[in-house]
Amino acid sequence: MYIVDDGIKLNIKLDMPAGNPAKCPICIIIHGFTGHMEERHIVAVQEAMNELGLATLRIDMYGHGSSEGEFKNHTLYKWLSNGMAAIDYVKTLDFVTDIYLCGHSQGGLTAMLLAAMEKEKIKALIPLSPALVILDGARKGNLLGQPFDPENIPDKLVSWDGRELSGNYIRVAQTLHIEDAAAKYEKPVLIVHGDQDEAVPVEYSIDAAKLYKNCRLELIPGDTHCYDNDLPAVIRAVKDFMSGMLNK
Ligand code: FER
Repeated sequence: MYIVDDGIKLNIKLDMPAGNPAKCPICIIIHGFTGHMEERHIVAVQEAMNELGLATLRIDMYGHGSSEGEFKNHTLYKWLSNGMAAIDYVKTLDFVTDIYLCGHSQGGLTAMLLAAMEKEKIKALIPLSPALVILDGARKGNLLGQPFDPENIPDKLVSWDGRELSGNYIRVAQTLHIEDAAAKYEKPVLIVHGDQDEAVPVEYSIDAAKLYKNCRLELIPGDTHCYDNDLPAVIRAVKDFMSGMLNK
């Protein structure tokens, strides 16, 4: 299945909870930089949500997974546009009651920005190891472990896997501010972050949690960026938070 955002086909997957209820909430789940919807930690969140009685919509973002668009041309603006398209799509589904938004890393950052833009539609926000280091690194001149002059943005960066990334990625990231987004979104937020994250230092989430009016922060001791050591603890935190939301 796919949706189209500005002429670009985006691969989506809708998973229903057991029993195919006539009405239920849905959670949109967004993967990270170089990621896709079938990653182990993305599927684990999907399954947890389905077990709780929510439908899920996983989406491969621009330039990622089985979606169209070139990796090198992806930016957070394109991902925000994709996110808005996903929200517009779930609004057309008759069974949907409430909409929740979850994302990992760059997808978590996208979810934070998107929740502010669509605050009236998003019941709660669940950023997992959100990659706030991207905004900071774009301004300070260090992304993907590569230093650059933030006032003279290079034409390209080289990603971890050797693929090129346009300098426009940096230009876009320099315009985005998590402080504005966090101030705007007053509904419940759960941030989960491993305290041994090698890609996004946990301090970013500790600081971000303080910016939200209604935020719970779950730090996972000894865990990495993609939860190699304790994915079950991440899922427990997500399920506990979501159970609280559903019982309200
Ligand atoms: C970076 C650190 C982390 C970066 C991207 C990320 C583009 C994103 C990680 C992810 O989404 O998993 O310097 O630069």
